[in-house]
Amino acid sequence: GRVVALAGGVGGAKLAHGLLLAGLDDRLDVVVNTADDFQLYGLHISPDLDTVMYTLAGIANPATGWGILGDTAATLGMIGRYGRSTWFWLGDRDLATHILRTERLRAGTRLTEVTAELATALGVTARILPMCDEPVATLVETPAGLLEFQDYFVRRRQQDTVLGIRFEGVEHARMTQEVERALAEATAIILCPSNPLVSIGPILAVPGFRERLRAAEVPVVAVSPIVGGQALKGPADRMLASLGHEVSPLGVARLYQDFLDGILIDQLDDELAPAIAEMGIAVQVADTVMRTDDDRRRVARAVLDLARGLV
Ligand code: GDP
Ligand code: FO1
Ligand code: CA
Repeated sequence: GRVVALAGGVGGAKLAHGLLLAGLDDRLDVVVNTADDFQLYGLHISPDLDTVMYTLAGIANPATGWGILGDTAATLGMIGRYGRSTWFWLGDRDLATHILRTERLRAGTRLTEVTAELATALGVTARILPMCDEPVATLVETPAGLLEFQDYFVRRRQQDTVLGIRFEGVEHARMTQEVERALAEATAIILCPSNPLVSIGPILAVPGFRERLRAAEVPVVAVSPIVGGQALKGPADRMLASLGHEVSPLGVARLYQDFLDGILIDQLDDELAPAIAEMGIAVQVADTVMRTDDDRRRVARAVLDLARGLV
């Protein structure tokens, strides 16, 4: 049957790729966070959509997880010569994506359709579905004030303490017919090991989405992005802590408690399994760190097995 995966950028893309390698091929729908999207130099940039797209197309930069392998920055260098700030690294090849996306959006095409056109051209067999077609913007409340997400994440290097998170515009967002259909056809729904607050959080905040997961008649399972009390990359651990959540798979399970049927946690956290099971959530333990393609396939198989066992 078909599978829906919910994903942010780098962590989400790794598991989505594993699901493809595990044989899902054209039976995978990846619902992706778009609350990181922003405008730069007049272009519409969708970092998480592009990270998933490049990863599934096999052209992602393995060193960063985002951007295109072997990309160059001649354009950015010239933008710098014009005296403009270049804090967001945009490769020459990556810019082609933003140029064409922006052109198609300006012509009135929905982000869902534009994404399908780009991904199909790159040979991606899975369907990459933006969480919605309306603009939503994550804003981060910090001691330095309210920051736009990429300003917090890239320009200021996640150094500000996160006191709150808002998803501006999400009240006007609607689940797309493509996402509705994917959820209706799914035999399992998988939450990738993405940041629960700023990658999965915006998807769940789209009106109706969380309720839809609660009402799902198929298993809803997650892979914990927190391993041994830490995020493998990025600010998820510090963000959880400053917002009063436990920095562990137990803390992650609590955030998803109202709809979650099962969770795959890392072997480093096996002592937390009983506490999570007590919440009525099935727990499976594995090495969840994905360094190689084999790791991605192995973790994908483990979470698929967990879901199958819950039918
Ligand atoms: P972003 O949008 O690029 O920040 O990426 P995501 O939100 O999709 O993923 C970020 C999260 O992925 C971080 O909290 C990491 O801890 C987690 N992560 C990254 N790689 C792995 C991995 O190999 N295994 C697990 N379990 N988590 C991972
Ligand atoms: N992340 C960075 O840390 N620095 C960058 O300069 C940067 C550029 C960039 C360009 C295109 C793209 O699709 C992603 C890019 N990212 C960059 C990653 C991305 O913006 C963030 O990792 C996520 O949005 C955080 O969730
Ligand atoms: Ca992101």
